[in-house]
Amino acid sequence: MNKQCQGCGVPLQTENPNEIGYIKSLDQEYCVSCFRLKNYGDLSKVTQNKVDPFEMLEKVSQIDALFVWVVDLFHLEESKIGSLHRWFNDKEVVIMATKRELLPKTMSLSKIKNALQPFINESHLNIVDVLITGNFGKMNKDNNIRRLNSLKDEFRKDKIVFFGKTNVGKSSLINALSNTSDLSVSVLPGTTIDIVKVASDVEELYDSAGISMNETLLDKLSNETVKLLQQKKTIKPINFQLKDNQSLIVDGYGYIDFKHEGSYSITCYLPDSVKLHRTKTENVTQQFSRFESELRDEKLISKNHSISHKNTDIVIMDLGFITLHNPTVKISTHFKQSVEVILRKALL
Ligand SMILES: Nc1nc2c(ncn2[C@@H]2O[C@H](COP(=O)(O)OP(=O)(O)OP(=O)(O)O)[C@@H](O)[C@H]2O)c(=O)[nH]1
Ligand SMILES: [Mg+2]
Repeated sequence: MNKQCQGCGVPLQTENPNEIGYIKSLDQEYCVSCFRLKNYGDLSKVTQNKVDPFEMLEKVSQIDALFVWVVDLFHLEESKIGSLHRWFNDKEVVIMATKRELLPKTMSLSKIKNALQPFINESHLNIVDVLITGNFGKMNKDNNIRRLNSLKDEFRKDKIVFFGKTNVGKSSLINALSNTSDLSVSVLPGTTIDIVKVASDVEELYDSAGISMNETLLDKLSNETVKLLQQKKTIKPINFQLKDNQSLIVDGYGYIDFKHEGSYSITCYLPDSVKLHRTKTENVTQQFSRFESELRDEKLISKNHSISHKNTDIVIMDLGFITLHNPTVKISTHFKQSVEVILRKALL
């Protein structure tokens, strides 16, 4: 087997500087792009995995291990993977939810576990435990290590393999659990490109390439904008009291029209860098045209939604979510083509 980069798992090669995995000499441990990322924070060379998600799931599931499915608590809908039972039907799987610190401290553990229940129900997997972490894997670290070890022993496994969608924080988490900074981490989805064993004397921990089923909003934006969308500290909820027909512009991504007589309120959980603007619906198209956007060439897709919960989240995939606290309000969303919007029962 070829020697692998210890940061992203790419097979290393000395022949072609323009191809992935290039190193000058075979005694180096990191490919040029991981070296530049680690030493200079240079995102321009990050390989960004084009790994076939099905091949990766196949490869991961072949390992005789305790599996850890990593999901991002702030981007829960984006963390879902369909048909996992095709690969993990007869395996023991732990769900590990990352980025806890982004959600309000007041969110109780039982609320978090409720929010994760659909993952357990819809996946049809043998989920043996649900663990919570945050702060780049440092939150609850000792407890999580203890629990993973005891599950590994209970199911007689030597290895623990982490998998999940791109950017959920797998590599950051494994670095924390193994007290290393070997694995490459970046704001760009697709940083890890193969299965990588982490050099830890305590455990056999394996990282894997993030699963990406289709192009997402993040693939369409510049590295600079993707960086600004990666929130590093607790999201500050922003409340709006609205009255009658009003609209909320979500930066250059799109806007939501609220149709109602009387007052109602919404709470926005979005990264600090996303600009919000409230306006009368009759003025919204003209006001929206003033927002700059890297998606300016894309057309707006309009959708009417029906509300079925007392409190509903309007999830703007890869950005965040907005909670509507009144089920009688009618909403229509108008977002750029690359921005997917879905509704769910409110998380908080
Ligand atoms: N706020 C916050 N951000 C995190 C946390 N963990 C990871 N991140 C950020 O999320 C982004 C992705 O982190 P990675 O560890 O590279 O995620 P990954 O799942 O390994 O990504 P791929 O290798 O691309 O599949 C980076 O910008 C990290 O800084 C966390 O606990 N909290
Ligand atoms: Mg990774």
